[in-house]
Amino acid sequence: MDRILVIGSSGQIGSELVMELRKNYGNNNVVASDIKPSPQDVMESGPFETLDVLDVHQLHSIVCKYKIDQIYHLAAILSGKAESEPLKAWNINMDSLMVVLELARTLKLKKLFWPSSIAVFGPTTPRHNTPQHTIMEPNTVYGISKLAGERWIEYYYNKYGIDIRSIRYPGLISYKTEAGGGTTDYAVEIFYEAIKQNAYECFLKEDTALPMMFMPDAIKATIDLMETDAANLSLRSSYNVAGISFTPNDVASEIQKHQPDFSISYKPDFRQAIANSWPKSIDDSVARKDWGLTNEFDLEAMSAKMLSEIKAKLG
Ligand code: NAD
Ligand code: AKB
Repeated sequence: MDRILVIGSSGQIGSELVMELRKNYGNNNVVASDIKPSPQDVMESGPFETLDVLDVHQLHSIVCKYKIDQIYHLAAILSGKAESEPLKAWNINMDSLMVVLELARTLKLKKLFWPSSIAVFGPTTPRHNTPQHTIMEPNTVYGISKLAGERWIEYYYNKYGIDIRSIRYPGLISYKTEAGGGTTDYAVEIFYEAIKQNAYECFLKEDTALPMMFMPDAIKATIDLMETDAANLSLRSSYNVAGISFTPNDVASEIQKHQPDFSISYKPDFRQAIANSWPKSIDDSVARKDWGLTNEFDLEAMSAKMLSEIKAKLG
């Protein structure tokens, strides 16, 4: 059984991915790590290490201590936060990737996962059904770092044969851990505020369509990609994954089916410009063909689950 290190296990994706990997690979074979503590179930069900991914020596010693075969490198600064500290975001997003790539090369690790994002696209990209291969001129520091990262992972595969796999995640929606400072975070916050106050003030305009995905579908896609035979992979940059496209108005209407008095108001901020530069919908036919991507949740099923789970969580 391969031994796996997840870097960024306290975040929105990591906190759920670790638990799913532990089901498949065994609790002790999946080491969680982050600069801050992870949720209780992650901390208590298997090994956890406090790690700053930029600390090469510490990372090296954790990989050797646990005889790690695979790394899922999730630590990053997301689009909204990155715009307030561009150089810090560039350092964390890029330097950490280079540290992990070099470690994989020198220690001959078996496999890496590193997530990209729909943020690799920009204002000149076709916005409807955005193809796998198209114009990519991102104008956010987060998007620039993700596009550069995609080029680097493909380079390490071509030059050194490192088996790195990647998904361009759309906005991810989940109820376990709060979203980490992105432009798509409204689609998580809206469900919390619906339960807490029956009202929400949205930082994007009502008709802003963006691609999104419910976390169980994203976790399944990630593990499916990592477990597919390498021969199935026709590209070594990052795969488009579409999920479901909707606007703030669509989610509000869906919530109103459960809570007819729910009200939404709109006060767009700087994140509107970021959202305007991203695709409205994505063509993920290459991922479907290469490794059998599927998704289960539509807006209706996802909204019902978000509302019931958050209601239970908040008591
Ligand atoms: P998040 O912000 O919720 O979690 C990131 C985690 O990384 C945090 O727990 C943070 O403490 C940790 N971290 C930050 N700096 C670190 C450091 N120096 N050393 C160790 N850990 C550090 O992010 P997320 O939503 O879980 O996203 C994970 C990855 O997926 C990121 O690369 C992100 O760009 C990508 N992604 C996420 C989404 C989404 O909607 N959540 C969409 C597209 C891509
Ligand atoms: C963000 O909004 O920054 C992320 C992403 C789509 O990469 N959710």
